[in-house]
Amino acid sequence: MAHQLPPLPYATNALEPYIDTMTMEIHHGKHHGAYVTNLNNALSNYADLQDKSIDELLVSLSSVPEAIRTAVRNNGGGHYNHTLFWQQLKPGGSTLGGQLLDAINSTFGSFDAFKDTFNKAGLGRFGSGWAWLIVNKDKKLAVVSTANQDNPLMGKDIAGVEGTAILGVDVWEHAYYLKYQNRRADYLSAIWNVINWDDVAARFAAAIK
Ligand code: MN3
Repeated sequence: MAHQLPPLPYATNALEPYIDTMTMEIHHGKHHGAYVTNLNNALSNYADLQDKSIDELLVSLSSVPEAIRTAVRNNGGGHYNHTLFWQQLKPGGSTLGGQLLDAINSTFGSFDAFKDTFNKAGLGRFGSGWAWLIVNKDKKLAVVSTANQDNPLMGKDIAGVEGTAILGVDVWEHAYYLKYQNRRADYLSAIWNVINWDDVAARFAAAIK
């Protein structure tokens, strides 16, 4: 079964004014769409790999044949990361509470201090990449970032980080340039208005089980 571009769980204009309609149309339809197409093309001669889920492919990237490993890393990573990202945004946002808020407060000092740490991770990523809130192997929260379309699922040897991603924010220019131009900090400040904390909290609860 070929990988497929998942539909957005909301309209392309639903995240206005924080993320503009044209950015959403191009980001989902063209960028994410291209990752899916290019991933399927890379796998076209590898029937055994076509049956694997995207998670299975990325967890065992080192066993993917070298001829297509970079293509799977970049496009498979892009497919996984964006599929996650769309689910983590929500028109109007949502309120964070419960055990995830408690864990954020005890790890970072306060919710504002957490956002500051996260935004610095996104701003500090030179070029293209992602900022992440992860649950590490000690079941503790940590903020990390990865280059390009790498993610914590790929593990330390490949992505430089490991753990379970519970929140990922795209800091590629294509995620914000039309509205914010070079102002990545403004995009990162605005995105907190549309984070789907219910989704993040559910991933946190599953990760600490
Ligand atoms: Mn992107």
